[in-house]
Parts: sequence; C-alpha cells; structure tokens
Amino acid sequence: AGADCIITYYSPKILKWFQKMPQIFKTLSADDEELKSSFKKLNDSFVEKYNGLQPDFFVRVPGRVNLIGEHVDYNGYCVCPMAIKQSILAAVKSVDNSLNVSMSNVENKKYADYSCKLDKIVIEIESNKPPAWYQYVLCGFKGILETSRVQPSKGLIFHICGTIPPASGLSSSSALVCAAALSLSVVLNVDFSNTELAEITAKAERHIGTEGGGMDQAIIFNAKKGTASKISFDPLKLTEVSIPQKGVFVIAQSMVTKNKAASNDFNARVVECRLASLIIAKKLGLNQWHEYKKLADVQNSLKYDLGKMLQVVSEIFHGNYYSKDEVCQILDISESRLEDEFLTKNTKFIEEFKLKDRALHVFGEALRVEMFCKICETTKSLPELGRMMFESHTSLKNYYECSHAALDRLVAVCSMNGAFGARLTGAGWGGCIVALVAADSVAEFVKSVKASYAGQIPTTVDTANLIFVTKPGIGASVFNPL
Ligand code: ADP
Ligand code: NG1
Ligand code: MG
Repeated sequence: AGADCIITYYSPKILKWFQKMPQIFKTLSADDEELKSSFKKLNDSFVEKYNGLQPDFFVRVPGRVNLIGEHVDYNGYCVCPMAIKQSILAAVKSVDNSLNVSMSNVENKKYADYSCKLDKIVIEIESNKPPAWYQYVLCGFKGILETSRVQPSKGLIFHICGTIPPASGLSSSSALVCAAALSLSVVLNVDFSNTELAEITAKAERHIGTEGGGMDQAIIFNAKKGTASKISFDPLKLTEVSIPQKGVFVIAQSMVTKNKAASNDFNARVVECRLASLIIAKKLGLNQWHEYKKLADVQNSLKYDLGKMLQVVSEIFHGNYYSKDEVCQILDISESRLEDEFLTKNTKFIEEFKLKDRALHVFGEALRVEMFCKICETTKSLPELGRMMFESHTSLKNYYECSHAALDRLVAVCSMNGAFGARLTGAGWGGCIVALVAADSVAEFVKSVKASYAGQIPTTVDTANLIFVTKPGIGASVFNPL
C-alpha cells in the first residue's frame, strides 16, 4: 500500500504502455486526498473545456528544491536536490486520426491556449523575452519525437494546472517540459527508462535557450519519497541522501521572479565557466584543450583534487573582467571561432567575462556538496550542514553574483530566527531560499519569518506557498482516469 504501489486497474488506452513502463504508474492512496481533489478539479475543468470529453490519464510532475550544489551541474559536478509537493498536473487525452495538439491551462488568462501539429513543431525563441508557456511544452514533445524517431500517428489534448511558484528556482519550467514529454510517451506508446527520460528532457529543455546541466530533469524522474538524492553526471547516477531526522527544510519565496530564458544572465555564467575550463586546460598543457567545456572534465584529466583546483584558479586567473580580446589571445583563436564554438546565441555579444570568481565558486561548491552528503551519512550534525548552506549562499552572492537583495534579506532573517543554515536555491537572481531548521521549533520559525513579510505581499502571490516546510517527495508519475 501507499502512494508508491502499482495500480491493479488500468484503462485499455494505456494498457500497452503500462505493461512496458510499470515503474512510473502510481495509484492514489488514502493519504492522497489533496491530490485526488486536485485531479478531480482538473478533470472537471477538462470536461467543461472540451465539451464533455474525458481525459485518458493524468500525469503529476513535481518541482524540486536543491539543498546544495548550485550552478555546478553544467560543470559536471554533483548536486543534492529533492522533489517537492508542489507540482504540475496534466489531464491528457489522445486524439486519433489527427496530429493536432491542443495545449490549455486552467489559468487561461495568464497562459493562453495554443495548438499546433505534432509533426510541425517550431520553437522560436526571441532573445531577451520570456518564452510563452507552451514553448516549454513543445520542448518536451520535441524531445520525445527527436529521440524515439517515431512518426506521430495521433494527436493529443494536454490540459494542465500547476502549484510550483513560477520563475522562482523550484524548477517549474522543467516540471512542465517533463510533464509534456511523459504525456506524449504514453500517447505514442514509446517506452524509456527514467534515466533516459531525464536525459531526453534535459537536452530538450535547451531548445528554450538556456544551457542547463540536467539536475532538474534527473530528480524529477528519479526522486524517491522520503529521501534527497546526490546526483552525479556523465554518467547520470542517483544515490540516496537521508536528511537527519532532527532537521527540516523550509522554503521561502523572495517574491522576485526571474525567468531564466528572458535574459542572458544564466547562459553568461555557463559560458564564463566554459571559458575558464578552456583556459585552465590550455595553460596547463592538456592536449585537445578545446574539448574541455566543463570544469569537472579539466579536473578529471589533471587528476587533481578540488583543493588543488582552487589553488590553480588562484594562480592562473586575475580577478578582473577578461575582455573578448584577452580570451582570444590566451586561447590563440579568432573572435569568430570564440563566438561560433564556445559562446551561445545570446552570449555572443558579451564583451567581458569574469572567470576567476566563477571558477572559485564552482570548485568550492563542488567541495561543499561532498561535505554536505558526507555529514548526512556520518555525524548528521545540523550546525555543520547549515554552515555549508550559508557558505554556499555567500559564494553565490559574491563569486557567482546571482543573488538578489531580497534573497540576501531572507537568508539574514532566517539566520536571525535560528536557522542552522539558509541559501538561495535554483539559479537565483530572485526566486526562493531554502533553510535548514530544527524540527522541534519549525512552527515558531515559520511564524517569525512570515511576520517579516508584513505589508510586502503583492496580491498576485499565493500566500499558501510563501513559506512552507518541505519533505522529500516522489518523482513524476502517471495515473489512471478518475
Ligand atoms: P523555474 O525556476 O521555475 O524553473 P524558469 O524561468 O526556468 O523558472 O521557468 C518559468 C516559466 O515556466 C514561466 O515563466 C512559465 O512560462 C512556465 N511555467 C511555470 N509554471 C507554469 C504553469 N503552471 N503554467 C504554465 N507555465 C508555467
Ligand atoms: P532553475 O532555477 O530551476 O531554472 C537552473 C537549471 C539547473 C541548474 C540550476 C542552478 C535548467 C532547466 N535548470 O534551474 O540545471 O543549473 O539553474 O543550479 O536549466
Ligand atoms: Mg527552470
């Protein structure tokens, strides 16, 4: 019994798929009343919108909170996230004899309906503008079509609702991409393992323009209830990390949103790290230096430990901005090669790059992830875990420059109210913080931090999600119709 068990009833439409991928099917258990009621509402909304048609199945895809290890996944280093309760829910119906896909959202004033043909998906992203919501959905569909090479034989209706605070570092974007990918896999009856789905969707979300590392999609498809995960990349692997019982994690929103695809801030950090990798590889005489696009790849070839990498960075980089010219001189390449081979569409026009501080953050953060996971396994010391989190925040603020005054304020408020540690979570520049708090005083903590928002909450913010305790939840799942 429990939310993790496999259903015994399945609708004929998804029977074949169920037989191929039983691991992702879930049944609603008695303690899932809240989820059941959310599906019921989504079902009613679907039936009303689509003139009495019923969905064939439902999908639930959670958001995630990263406990530590920020901006290191795309550098090849480990991260430590867990899935959260807030999620994207989709009600899905396959449509025979048509390649049409209808995308709709319960919040249709904010997220307007869209439809197109599955065999003609175009994702055109304008630089410095937030993508439309359905473009994330199209990324998910495109990922499945590109990888499975299945010619779509039918279309679908994809009707969703969501409770993940958008553009706030809890991975609402990836939840949406993954919900779309999973739904289309069921409709087209293609089977992938959870690891394959994670890799397909990580690649697919890059069509939105940001070059993320794959943490979000990896935890979304592989999260287990009750445990955080240490994720390593190349190859993708998850190991359970049990959170000490005396501690709980609290998430608080800064109320500043940041859509990562609407500016080049995220990709600027990706390419700064890439340039730092290339320069270390070149300066330390690695053959084929141009292949070293991730800091972890350089470290692996040099066979140095992380402490030694921090020393190397301090020795070979100056702390100022590097101009494009200076980078080209060091690498002995032309500006056009720099742009074509190592920069992205939206970072080609950046004239200067900070390299030393970015690399110091990445190697330092990679060390903190190792220590954090080790403490969870051994001493389980909450003050030590908290210290890693505060240090992570300071490094993100000073070296990585991806914090925000509202996040710094929240971290300070958490500290003043007795949190063992707190840090921004997700990409930053706004969004949420995560704090580690003693389980026996969490109610008091939440009350005090909530009080610090007095008079500042815009009407657009859902106050239920402003500050909340979070427990490690289950990954993406498919459910039968009600
Ligand atoms: P996050 O940190 O939440 O992943 P991103 O900037 O990567 O932030 O993505 C946020 C975008 O995801 C939103 O601007 C919106 O387009 C889309 N999104 C998130 N939640 C929903 C939702 N419930 N319905 C439609 N689109 C959503
Ligand atoms: P958010 O903030 O959820 O969009 C992004 C990246 C992650 C990771 C973190 C920073 C995507 C899809 N997600 O997450 O891969 O790099 O920032 O640690 O690009
Ligand atoms: Mg995102």
